[in-house]
Amino acid sequence: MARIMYDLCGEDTALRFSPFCWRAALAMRHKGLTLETRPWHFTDTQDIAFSGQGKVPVIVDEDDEVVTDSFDIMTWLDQKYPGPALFGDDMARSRARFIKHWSETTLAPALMKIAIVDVFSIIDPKDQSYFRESREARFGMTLEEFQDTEQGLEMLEKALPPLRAQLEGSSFIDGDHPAGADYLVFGMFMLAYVVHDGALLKSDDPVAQWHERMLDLFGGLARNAPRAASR
Ligand SMILES: N[C@@H](CCC(=O)N[C@@H](CS)C(=O)NCC(=O)O)C(=O)O
Repeated sequence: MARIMYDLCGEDTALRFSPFCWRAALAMRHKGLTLETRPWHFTDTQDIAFSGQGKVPVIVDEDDEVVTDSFDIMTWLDQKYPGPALFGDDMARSRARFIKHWSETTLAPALMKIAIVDVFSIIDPKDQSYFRESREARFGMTLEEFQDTEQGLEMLEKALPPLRAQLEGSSFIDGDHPAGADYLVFGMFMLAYVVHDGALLKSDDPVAQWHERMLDLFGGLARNAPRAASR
């Protein structure tokens, strides 16, 4: 059986904008593994009920093993598959967990501020009331009140100094070659890349140059992702 990943999609099922699914997809390629994706909508909860939880990515491996959560998937890949490490030893994995938390608590909120209405506008109409209600309950305001691109860009600018400093010293967060930490962070940027029409970074920024390198990996896997803005 093929290796499958349930992957969040828009009304146009070619639009894949989940940061967590991007992390897993890139990590799979890093290991040299092939992956078939199954487009998944927020309200397709029954389709992944077998995984015992309600979020994607969900991986069903060739031997039917089921794995969820992007960080756990990367850890599992290192344990199950040889080839280039994503995290390396336990100490390196523990440090990568810090980067996961940093990206989810600092980068993700900025990107949400920039692009939440863009997300709403590309998801399937059958998902829209669930998405609006769940996110508005979380934010305590409407999506339209929450989205503030200018403020999001300011939040992003405040978040970026440690990443920029790291990339001033090496081509990738993980050094000369990309690995787990790069995918953890870059996955976040893929949400904006797919749904948002507008530059986030100046071209002379080391972060922008790293972003370009990441887009080019694995034959331009991320660069070639269908984008809402280009439609
Ligand atoms: N900790 C999980 C988070 C996964 C997650 O939040 N996935 C989102 C898509 S980006 C999801 O499935 N959300 C379902 C929902 O909001 O109902 C991971 O790292 O994979």
